[in-house]
Amino acid sequence: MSPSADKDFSFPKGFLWGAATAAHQIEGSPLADGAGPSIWTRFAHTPGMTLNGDTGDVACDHYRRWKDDVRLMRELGLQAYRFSVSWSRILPEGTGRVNQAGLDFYSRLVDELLANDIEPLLTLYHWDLPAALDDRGGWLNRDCADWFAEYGRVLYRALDGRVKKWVTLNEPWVVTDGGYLHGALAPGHRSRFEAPIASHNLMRAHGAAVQAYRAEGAHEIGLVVNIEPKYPASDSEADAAATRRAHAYMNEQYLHPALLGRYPPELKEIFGDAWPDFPEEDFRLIVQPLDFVGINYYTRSVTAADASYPLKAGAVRQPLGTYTETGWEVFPQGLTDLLLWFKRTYGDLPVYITENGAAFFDPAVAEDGRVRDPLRIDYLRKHLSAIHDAIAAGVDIRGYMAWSLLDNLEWSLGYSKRFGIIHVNYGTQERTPKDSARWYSGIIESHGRGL
Ligand code: LGS
Repeated sequence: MSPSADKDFSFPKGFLWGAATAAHQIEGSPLADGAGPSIWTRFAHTPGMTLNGDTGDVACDHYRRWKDDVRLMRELGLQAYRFSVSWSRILPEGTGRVNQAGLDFYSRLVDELLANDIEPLLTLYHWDLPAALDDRGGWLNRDCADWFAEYGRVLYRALDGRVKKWVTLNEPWVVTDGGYLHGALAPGHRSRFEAPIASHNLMRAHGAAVQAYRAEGAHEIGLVVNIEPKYPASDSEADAAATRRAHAYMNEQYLHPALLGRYPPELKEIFGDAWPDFPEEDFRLIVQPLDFVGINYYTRSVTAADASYPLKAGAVRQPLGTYTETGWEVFPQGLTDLLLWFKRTYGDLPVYITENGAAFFDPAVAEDGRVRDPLRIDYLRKHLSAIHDAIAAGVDIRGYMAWSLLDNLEWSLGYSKRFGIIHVNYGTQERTPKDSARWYSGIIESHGRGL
């Protein structure tokens, strides 16, 4: 039975339907037109850091094919497009000299989106720090708050008004957990001592960029976090405590300081002597009024106590669960639970679902030109239904961005995982909308009633 059988799907007026990407994952040509290298260009070119040595040198060649990609968006009827700007295209050294050619690329993209009635949602930072700033300590250097505000200011001055929805950071949790604690993502550090400092500085940078926006911009700015509900694997005390730690670490570590001006107490327990006492005045910078929060949702975790470092909590695989190609459980109810938790904890802030989607093994493009991806359709449908449940329960959700518009470079996993609703042939760069894209197009046209 389809989830729509007993529901009347009406989404709020003005609910925005779109899709998302990020610069390093789609653009290619990372050093074109005067751009400086980012930590991802450097990391991917370091032997052994990415699957098959895959780099973003070509990716989806969006840097040259952007016009065709906007046309595809238009054909699908997308109302919004979330993308990120590559900081080192704009400021090749991270601060100081502005590279006009880099700015022009995004300016043209924004104009093309607007000419096609597609609302741009611009993310300032989706993980590709200028390498020149990493050489100065990257997110471990407290000056990063000033660097980030300076970069933001350049873009606000150039694009605010044409861009009305701004995002400071994408997923600070992943930046820190992957980049500074476990080392699977750029810049590849593994340090329990660095992680809390990088996190805290990311949040200071977020605060400084929002402050700068209030001085320069006249529209909306928010923060995007990846959060996932944590459910205890058993009713033991140990699992309950592990679940509490995992929840604080992933779900509250960034939202608490940004919205409440403090960290959850569990972080000190988790990091022990590596958790610094941060100066009180930092929180006044971090806690800025936001116009919205963006939530990226992919999966849940069933949590049990274990010996892992430093959380002492791990995810337990569900024998009867359904898993995607990245090994993440499909659990739409978790999105409803999470949205209700968000409202209970942080109040009535507008929310966008800024990413949601799945990598599945897609068949090749068939002779009839179709890519049959029923599992992705099922995934998207169930999650949209879960969002609808949260809206019906009073959560102020303003839009949905499918991850991703295109198959693209999945960071350290290279080109091995395909999240796109549009198939990309990496040999020819040919784009083919998958069945899920056509389905999503119909959902947009009916404003969700087709669910
Ligand atoms: O491509 C990234 C997508 C794919 O899955 C995107 O750039 C990121 O913003 C985002 O992190 N993305 C993503 N996240 C899923 C994280 C699920 C982690 C589950 C781990 C369970 C073991």
